Amino acid sequence: MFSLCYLPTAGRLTLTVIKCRNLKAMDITGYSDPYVKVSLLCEGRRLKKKKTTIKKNTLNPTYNEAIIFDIPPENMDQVSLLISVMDYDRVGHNEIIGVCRVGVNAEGLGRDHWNEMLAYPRKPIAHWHPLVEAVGEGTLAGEGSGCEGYSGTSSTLLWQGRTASFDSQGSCPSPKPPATP
Ligand SMILES: [Ca+2]
Repeated sequence: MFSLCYLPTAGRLTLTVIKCRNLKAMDITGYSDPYVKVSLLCEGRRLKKKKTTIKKNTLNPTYNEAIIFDIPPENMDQVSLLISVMDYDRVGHNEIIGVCRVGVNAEGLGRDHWNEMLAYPRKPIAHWHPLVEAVGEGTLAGEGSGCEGYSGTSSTLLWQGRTASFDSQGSCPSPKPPATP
């Protein structure tokens, strides 16, 4: 679950990563070491990337960490945010647990949440989002490479069923089921 809040006068977008529920276990311990990476994309290119802290050995991390991007109002219809929940590994590559996307060009809830944020400036608006598996061998997760190939359309994301990792428990409204291709 995360909230979005936009201040048009300051051109400041605040995404607060609140928490995750029922994440996939990536480690042999039966747990993961999740952190959340947020990429600011502009027409398919990654402009900025920010991360939360790592929560060790949990499938239900709570963050309450704010991630801030400066985006002028006139650019708001060109950008989107890619939210990746990652498993930290001390040895080897960190793995993607799941992703979701918000922006005018996102699908379903990702677009609705974005539009709700724009409709209610200065108000933090929180929603649960289902995670989907990223397709394409980490093209979105690559450090400094691979973002060129990201077309910014839903074709690079595989929309899976509701078994993905966020659920709708808690006080926030249930997410709509993800669109199927
Ligand atoms: Ca790990």
